[in-house]
Amino acid sequence: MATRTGGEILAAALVAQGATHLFGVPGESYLPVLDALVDTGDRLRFITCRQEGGAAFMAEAAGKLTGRPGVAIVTRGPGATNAAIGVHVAAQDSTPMVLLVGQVGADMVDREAFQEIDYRRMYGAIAKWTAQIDRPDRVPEYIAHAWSVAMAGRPGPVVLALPEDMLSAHADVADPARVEALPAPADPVQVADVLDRLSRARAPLVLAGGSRWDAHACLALAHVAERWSLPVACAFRRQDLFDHRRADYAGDVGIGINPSLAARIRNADLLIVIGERLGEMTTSGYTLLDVPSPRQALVHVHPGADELGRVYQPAIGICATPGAFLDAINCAPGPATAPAWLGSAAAAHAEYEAWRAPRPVPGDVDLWRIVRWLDERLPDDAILTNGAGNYTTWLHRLFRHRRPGTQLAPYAGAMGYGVPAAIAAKLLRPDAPVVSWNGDGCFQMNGQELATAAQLGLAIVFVVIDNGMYGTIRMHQERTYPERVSGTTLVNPDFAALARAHGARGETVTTTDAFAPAFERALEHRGPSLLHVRLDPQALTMSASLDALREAGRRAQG
Ligand SMILES: Cc1ncc(C[n+]2csc(CCOP(=O)(O)OP(=O)(O)O)c2C)c(N)n1
Ligand SMILES: [Mg+2]
Repeated sequence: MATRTGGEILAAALVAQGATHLFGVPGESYLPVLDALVDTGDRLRFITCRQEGGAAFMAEAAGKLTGRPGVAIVTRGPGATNAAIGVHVAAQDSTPMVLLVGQVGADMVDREAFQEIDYRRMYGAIAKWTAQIDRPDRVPEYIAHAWSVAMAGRPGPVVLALPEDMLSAHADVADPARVEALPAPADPVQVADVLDRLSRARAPLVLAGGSRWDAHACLALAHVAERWSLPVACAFRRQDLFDHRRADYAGDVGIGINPSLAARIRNADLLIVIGERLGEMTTSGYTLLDVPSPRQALVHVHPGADELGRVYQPAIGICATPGAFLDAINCAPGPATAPAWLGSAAAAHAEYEAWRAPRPVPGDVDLWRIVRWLDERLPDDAILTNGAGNYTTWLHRLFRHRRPGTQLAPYAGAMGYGVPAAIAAKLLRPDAPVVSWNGDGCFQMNGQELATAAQLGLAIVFVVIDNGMYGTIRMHQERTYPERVSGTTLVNPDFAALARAHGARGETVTTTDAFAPAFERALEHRGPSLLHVRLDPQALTMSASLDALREAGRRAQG
């Protein structure tokens, strides 16, 4: 076999793992990798980003969408530090991801050479595993190991440092075999225990979340719900696991949860939590379930052993993937007689629909009507992306996801996710309509990637909900420090003109009725388009105007 450079060995190892895109900003620290990519062609495409935060978010979104690590590649110190946000999201969101980082050569390591960082220390607290590959002949081993760690148990990010001299050195070594996620089957004795508890329950509820779901596991969940007449809720920003149009869908368990659903969870006698790690946002700040011993009997199914009993002590903790557990339940006989809770799924769904009912809002743009229109208009495979901010609440509450892989949203609550995630989605799912839903603050965190979308000619519809502020923080401000506005006002560019300057289509929407025709024009456009939606600052939350919040804040402060 002919010898290859470390860069060539790396590119071939990535192809062997099924990676199709490398999201990055080039750096002189990894020229041999860039050189190797000249020969990989369409098998492994380098997506030239404008900032490493965008590249890392794209890799995270690719991992979320496919269940296999999305890959970002960035240069030393400055690139590595810019990329940290994506690694943090991958960690909190349990997403498989691999970040490749340039590193100074062995000839000058530990001198604090130009842009040198010890990545093991820097990423030690947020990555699942951080390592440095010092020899080209060990690249295949490290790549296989990285894929294995990123996907096994609770998935997460792996960071691999690539010393410059290693990348240009030669070796004669074979490519690694494709690594699959380690299966985690459900213990049959525990499954029998769950079925026994279920047969004796009065008010059970299923909560689905986390990662390691696939289309089959989602089908199996629907089947379990059907056979056992169970209400099913989805965790914060994991809404695409269950078809919202089904008569047994109970709603999402996130920020601003439907009070009826919160009550239903509090009053449940058996909670079957599948895949979800029960983070702060899904538990209403650890109040829906008591820490450490919930009043509800908790069946906690999670593929990561460390997550079981970490916050909540379960009645039954099952270390299994969602699909393995659900298949095991489906292999057993269903209920012998009509369950005691019959009708509770339909009641929960009625409460969910009531929670979606439109309400009057201040101003000329009504996001209730706009999102409900989008919900009717978009096909089942449409992918929606968003970052963090009050503007996301309309989407999460009113849009009905129907299929897995249609929601890309940060469980970690990072702003700036919606633009890069949409780019990854469109590259990986070119036939699906992709709608990137952004606030004015959120959009400006990674809006530079609009240039990336334009360069690639990606037909994405970017929506910017412009209320002239970091609205979420202003909301908290008015509640706690009424009338003392500090640091939350935004004077924004003309976003439609900004889009046009990028060669994208740009339109401004100032009324509810103007949204639908503008959106149709955007959908028809063959490249990227942007809708700049001007929202009345009074429409600060779904339920209360800015003035009403301020007034409530004043009363609360006495
Ligand atoms: C990277 C990052 N920085 C800061 C925050 C804190 N934060 C949460 S929401 C928010 C405001 C979002 O503003 P915008 O996108 O305009 O949405 P709005 O709330 O106005 O609808 C901020 C600053 C965050 N979540 N992520
Ligand atoms: Mg805003």
